[in-house]
Amino acid sequence: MSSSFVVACVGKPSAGKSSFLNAVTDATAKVGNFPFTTIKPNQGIAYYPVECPCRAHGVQQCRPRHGRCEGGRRWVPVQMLDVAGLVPGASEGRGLGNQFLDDLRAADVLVHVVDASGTTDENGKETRGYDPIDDIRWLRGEIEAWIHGNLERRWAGVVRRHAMTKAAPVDTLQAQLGGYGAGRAVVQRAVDAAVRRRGLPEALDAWDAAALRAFVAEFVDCRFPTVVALNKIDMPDADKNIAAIMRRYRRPPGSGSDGGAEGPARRDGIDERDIVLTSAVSECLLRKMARQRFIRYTPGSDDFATSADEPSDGNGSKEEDDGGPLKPLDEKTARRLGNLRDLVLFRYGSTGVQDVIVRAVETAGLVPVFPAKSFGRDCQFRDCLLVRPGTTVRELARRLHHRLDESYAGAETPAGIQLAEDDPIVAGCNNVLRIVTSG
Ligand SMILES: Nc1nc2c(ncn2[C@@H]2O[C@H](COP(=O)(O)OP(=O)(O)O)[C@@H](O)[C@H]2O)c(=O)[nH]1
Ligand SMILES: [Mg+2]
Repeated sequence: MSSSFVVACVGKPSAGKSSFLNAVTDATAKVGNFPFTTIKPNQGIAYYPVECPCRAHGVQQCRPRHGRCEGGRRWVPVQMLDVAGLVPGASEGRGLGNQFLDDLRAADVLVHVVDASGTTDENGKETRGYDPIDDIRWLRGEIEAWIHGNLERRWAGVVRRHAMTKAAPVDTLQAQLGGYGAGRAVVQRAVDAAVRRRGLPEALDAWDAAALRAFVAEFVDCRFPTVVALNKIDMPDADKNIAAIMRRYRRPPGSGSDGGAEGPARRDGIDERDIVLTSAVSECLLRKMARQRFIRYTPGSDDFATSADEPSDGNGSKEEDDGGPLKPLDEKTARRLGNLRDLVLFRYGSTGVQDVIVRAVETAGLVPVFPAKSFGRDCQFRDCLLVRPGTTVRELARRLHHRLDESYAGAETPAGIQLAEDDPIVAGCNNVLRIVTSG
């Protein structure tokens, strides 16, 4: 069984992609502690925290096959990809060009790492006063240009064949867009949005050039949900850039809660909920200092403790403590950490990197599913899968194991409610379940 959910970090050179990946991934993850078969140099494992059902089910000791469970909080592994080499003009073959773009096919969600300090230009060269909004618009434009370019080149032929086959528009489009890793459901959502929101005619042969562009914009929205990590918030000019970005992407009042197909199109495919403020280098430093036992720090939290904060008897440490007293900090490092606390933790509540993972999973609408062999005394939730919205009970069984699929006899919730094969899995409803097999 493998998790196929992939978060890809993208952005111009020097935005902080590698730093972000270092900050958020668990470099010490042991092989076998994640469900992904191979981890390449530009990949890593991050964790999505979710409430584990082990407590509610009286599980004495929760033993996840992958990730970990701490105090009833389950940390589910998520695969991260560092997609380097994107430069302006990539869709026309500049830089690594299409090779870079091809990497995106594996991604379910993009994390666009943006340098909010304005100290790097569009090519990643040092500068001052660069407007990071240009980066947000550029990435989106680059992806649209790539897909639109490929589609437009073939469009006349596509429409001609479509007229002969009398296929549904969604099927014709999916045949063209499947290469971007888009399933039928994604293409259907894009078509619905294009028709409802942008008023496109339903018949493909009535699409003019503007209609094709509008459809591609909707398709990119559906296929590449994007979280913007506004990085380098610790730097001086970040503040005013952040304010301008938040103004630009503020949700119009009265827009629905989920940005569904009825509401107005979002600017550049994002709105303020998709923006997370981060300081990747701060998180890297905090984790490193914690590893070396200079500080106590839980990733994602709003503060840390040094030896000066703890009683000197050496066992004043709280909670699940591990390796004894903290080492004292030298003056320079103490000052550096003090600055970090003032500029990042106190101002923004955290370094933000962990929030990006949460937002990425949520923006993709993923549902955590906990299949159990039994809900009796030996109940265990060894697996937690993040599945795409709309995944049915039967599809889950197929994904879990081919044997579960072959001998599938039904599924039920802990309350004994029988689930239908084509019931979609919904969080808080039927995402804790047991697959019943025959024989
Ligand atoms: N001040 C500050 N610098 C950062 C931050 N994240 C990355 N950097 C710096 O930006 C530069 C480029 O970072 P890197 O991760 O290599 O960017 P990449 O080219 O996108 O992978 C390095 O000098 C990093 O130390 C941050 O949050 N704050
Ligand atoms: Mg890099």
